[in-house]
Amino acid sequence: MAENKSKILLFGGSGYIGRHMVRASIKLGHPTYVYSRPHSDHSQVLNELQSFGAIIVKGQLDDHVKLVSALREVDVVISALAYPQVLDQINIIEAIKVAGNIKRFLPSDFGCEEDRIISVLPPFQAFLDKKKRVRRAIEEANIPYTYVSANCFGAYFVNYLLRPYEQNQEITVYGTGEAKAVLNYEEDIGIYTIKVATDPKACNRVVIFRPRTNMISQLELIALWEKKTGRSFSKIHVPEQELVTLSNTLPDPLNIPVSIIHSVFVKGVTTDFEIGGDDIEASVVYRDQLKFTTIEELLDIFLHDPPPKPALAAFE
Ligand code: NAP
Ligand code: EMF
Repeated sequence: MAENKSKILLFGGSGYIGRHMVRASIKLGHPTYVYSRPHSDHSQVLNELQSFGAIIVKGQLDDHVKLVSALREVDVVISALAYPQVLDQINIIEAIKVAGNIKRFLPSDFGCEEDRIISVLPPFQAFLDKKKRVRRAIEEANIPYTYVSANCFGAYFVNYLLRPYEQNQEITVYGTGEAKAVLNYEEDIGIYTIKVATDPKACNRVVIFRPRTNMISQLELIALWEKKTGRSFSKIHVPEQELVTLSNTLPDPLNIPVSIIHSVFVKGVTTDFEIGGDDIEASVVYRDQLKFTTIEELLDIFLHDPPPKPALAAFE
């Protein structure tokens, strides 16, 4: 069976979202390779992924020879590198050009759709512009691609917004709390990413993960959490202007998360544009094969079988 399955190489496969992609790739029967730094601080995760069947390839992101030889073993490349490493992906693109055999490349996007959203605060725009530079370099090199817009990582943002591990009676609400955002469970992001990476329909397309069941406002999310926990929370509103001021005054990179919060939860940038043209919405295209965990189901997971508390340290 595995002979006709694409071989997949992941960068950032030991990371927060990358590990879900590695597990999904193995689960779907793909020979799965993880390119990881020689002195990675994720050795425990890497050992676990290896025990599931992943092949760990040790190398630096600037080792061109190592990159080319790793790429020559595989068909599909997925990068889930973190934000500080976004421009290091240019090294991967250079190596893909030389290797000449790669059938698909997915760069590290996995958030807001950077080519579709408009008017975000400058620190977030600069963040998105870096990711856009990588997309343009891929197109320039004629590398077949899929760009995945996964929107908000569900468990990550449930933690951030509801702070379920704290005994707090207060929840912070950004702006009025009425704008809708898309929250997708990390395990699903892993499975759908592998699905689109190997689907001819998704070649040279933007794929957006925006299931109808996963669009929710902060006020609706809090109400649902109150219903499920039987608790009641007081809401502390942070006005929009305070977020704008913070985004102008906090040092880089601390000005980024506050700008993302503003765009996603005050302006509603993950839900406020139509998905049209050549773009694909994953829950529609794969509705006969796969299903996204709904936000109700995600909150049930937090109640009954909570995922380990993640380190919310993306910009520290
Ligand atoms: P992460 O866990 O912080 O890091 C991913 C991997 O990068 C690490 O496991 C590490 O792998 C590798 N890496 C390579 N060079 C590194 C270096 N010099 N320092 C540290 N790590 C290095 O990444 P992530 O948070 O999952 O982010 C992946 C993507 O998702 C990014 O594009 C990010 O913007 C996006 N994101 C989206 C959301 C959302 O809600 N939509 C939330 C968070 C992140 P090795 O140790 O194996 O080398
Ligand atoms: O830390 C984050 O937000 C703090 C609240 C950033 C890492 C999250 C993120 C989200 C995105 O879209 C929802 C990064 C990139 C994104 O496009």
